[in-house]
Amino acid sequence: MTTKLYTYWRSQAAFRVRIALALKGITAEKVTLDLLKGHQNAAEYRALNPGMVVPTLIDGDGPPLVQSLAILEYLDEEYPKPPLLPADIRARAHARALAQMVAVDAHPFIVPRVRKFLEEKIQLKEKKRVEWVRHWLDEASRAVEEALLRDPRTGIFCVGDAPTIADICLVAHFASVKLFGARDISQFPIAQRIFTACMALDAFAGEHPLHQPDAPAGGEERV
Ligand SMILES: N[C@@H](CCC(=O)N[C@@H](CS)C(=O)NCC(=O)O)C(=O)O
Repeated sequence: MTTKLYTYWRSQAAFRVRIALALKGITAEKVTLDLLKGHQNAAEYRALNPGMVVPTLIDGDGPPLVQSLAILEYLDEEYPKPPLLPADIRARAHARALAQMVAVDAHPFIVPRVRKFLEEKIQLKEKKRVEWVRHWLDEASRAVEEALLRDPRTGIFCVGDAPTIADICLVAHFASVKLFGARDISQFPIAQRIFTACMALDAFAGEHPLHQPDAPAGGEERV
């Protein structure tokens, strides 16, 4: 069975799916799209993903899978081991909530099509666009840190002592925080500790944006 992932090195959403595939031990062929060159808008790709965004996962003969959070849940249902959600139903809701704080509440503000709109239609200069991106990243970092601080279920990882979708989304978020030079992660000590615990695992570290075949040397890129 062929598994194929359409990805981009700096994409938070694609990073989430790369981590989940690695945790599940699934090898996927990577098809890289250059989002800054607009490859995602090509007609052939639009036929796979009407949102014209990465990731898209092709898993065997079924139709393309889109939306990273939906793909994470699909992978967890289709390949249950190891689980990406805790067993307890309230803890599952908590893991999903933490994941959504970064993936749903912040990430959409910083994607290339929004930055392009700010540049071309609102005429926001690069310095202001960087400020915009860092602001939304900081907001989510603060929210996640507070949630982790308050919750007795916070363990080695976000919810207990095994990685879940919350950790996947947290790591993808803080990788962006570092790449976009937002507030120093040490200001979010619990998130920083969990980020470090995750990055000690090959499934997380090996799929880091800077280790991707399409990452530019030095990881530098315009906003
Ligand atoms: N909610 C979507 C977000 C997908 C998304 O916006 N991906 C970005 C990269 S992280 C993208 O492909 N953007 C292309 C663009 O903005 O033109 C998901 O989680 O899959």
